[in-house]
Amino acid sequence: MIRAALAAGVILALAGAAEAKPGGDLSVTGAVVRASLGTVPTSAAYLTIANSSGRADRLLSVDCACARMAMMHKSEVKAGIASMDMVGSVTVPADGRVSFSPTGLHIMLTGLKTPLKAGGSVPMTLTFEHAGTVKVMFKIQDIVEKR
Ligand SMILES: [Cu+2]
Repeated sequence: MIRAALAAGVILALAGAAEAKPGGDLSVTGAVVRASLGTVPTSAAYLTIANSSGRADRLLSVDCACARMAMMHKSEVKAGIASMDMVGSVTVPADGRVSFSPTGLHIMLTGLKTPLKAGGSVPMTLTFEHAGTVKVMFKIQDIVEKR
């Protein structure tokens, strides 16, 4: 669906060794979700998560009341064939960031309950291993994804 190069800077399964600490070290920018096309009940969402702490965190799941399912996916091109793979969790490195974009990681929404109209916004809940649940508002935008 989305032709993409490998996203750099994504480190999977990097475990934090420090003890638990309340959240607040994570910040989110550029949270957008693609306006749905007609009655097609799928969309994709993108954001950048920055971690200002010295300990890695992991995004474990995303929930949106707007859709039956929200999954983390990664687009890749292997031997000229575009594919999407499910991603179990995404590490936000210590003092680092991770970006979801049309060329790599994305949040896949399936079973949209109502069309997403450009100009609106929709809340999602992100669940992190250490920071817990974080509510994020995603702006609905017309985003052209290359096929
Ligand atoms: Cu996908």
